[in-house]
Amino acid sequence: MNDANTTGVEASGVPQTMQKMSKIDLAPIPNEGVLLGWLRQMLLIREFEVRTMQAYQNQLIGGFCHIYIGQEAVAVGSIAAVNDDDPIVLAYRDHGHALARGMDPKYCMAEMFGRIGGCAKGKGGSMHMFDADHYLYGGHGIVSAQTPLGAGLAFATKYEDEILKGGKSSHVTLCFLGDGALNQGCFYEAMNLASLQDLPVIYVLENNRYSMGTAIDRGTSMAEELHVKSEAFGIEHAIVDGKNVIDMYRKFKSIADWCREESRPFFVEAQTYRYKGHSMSDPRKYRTKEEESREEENDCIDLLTTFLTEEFDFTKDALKQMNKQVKVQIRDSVTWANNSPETPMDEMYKDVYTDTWGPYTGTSKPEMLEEGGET
Ligand SMILES: Cc1ncc(C[n+]2csc(CCOP(=O)(O)OP(=O)(O)O)c2C)c(N)n1
Ligand SMILES: [Mg+2]
Repeated sequence: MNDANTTGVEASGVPQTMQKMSKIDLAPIPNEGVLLGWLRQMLLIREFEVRTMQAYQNQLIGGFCHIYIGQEAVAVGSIAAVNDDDPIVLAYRDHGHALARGMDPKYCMAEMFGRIGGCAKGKGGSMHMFDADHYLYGGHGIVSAQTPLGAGLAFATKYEDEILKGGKSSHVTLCFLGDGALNQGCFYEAMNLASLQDLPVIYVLENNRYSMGTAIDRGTSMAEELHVKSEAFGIEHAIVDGKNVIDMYRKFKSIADWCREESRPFFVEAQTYRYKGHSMSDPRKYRTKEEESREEENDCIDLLTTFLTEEFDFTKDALKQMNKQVKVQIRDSVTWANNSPETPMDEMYKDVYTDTWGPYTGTSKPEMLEEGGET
């Protein structure tokens, strides 16, 4: 784990007014109850993903489906460090973040099953977990498409807080992205705007070392110090251990508080690993079993369990009990999703942009279909 914190920005061209974060003070370790809550969340996400893989293999889920196992501590630790009404926007590997933000697993599961009970009425599927009540703005399938949206969300909260309410900007947006998204131009445009306009957005890079089957050092420059890339825009940056939920939270809380206070962007590189393939159809032939085993030895759930055992006498029985509850909850969510009706045909043209060139028609059918025309 690199404790280098942030390098600050000394480059010429950086506005004099730009705030710097001299040092990341680690937030205190929360009490046992909070830590147990995090453990439960990570177990919940993992079990959810295990059952998702089963359902996919049983053809109850179709389309693209990306599993988050191994990365749970990133979503849980970072989302715990911000307020419930701070916006979140995501890439397509999004089930874990949705659950960490508080979406009921049954709505998440039903979405993947393509059922009307899903969070997007079954029309989005695995890659599009949306939950406006929880300030969760999706789930986006185009690599890096969410990064300008992250800047936009931060602009929106800042505008609302400062201009419409006449107060101080008081929100911070979390925008998660994969290491593959670093090679998309729109991320650099987004960082430029975020810095220029003092937007309180944290770009959370989940460096799981692969984009599809391409290892990070084969496809991305500066693979060993990705976080430094934001310096070109005068944006502060840090590395965090994405497998250690406590470390994740302690640094993240400090960073989020600073961004909120100063109304500035930040770039965090969370170092992690995805245990499964890129998607359900990936046999992972591009890496060795030894590498996978080595990474799995340093597992985020084991790390927190060990900490709880050593510090708070957390017992094996207590862990077993927690696991049992989680399994029941996820089993029930699968049953619930299965019992939810398939999304009916007359829903297909509601809430979507149906005419490429025309206005958004809200919940009505496209005009040409209402007129009985065939296309
Ligand atoms: C603009 C664009 N190009 C290519 C793709 C195909 N694609 C889907 S996922 C992916 C890899 C992204 O990897 P990364 O950002 O590291 O995320 P991870 O899968 O590791 O979570 C690619 C190239 C896409 N969805 N969008
Ligand atoms: Mg990746």
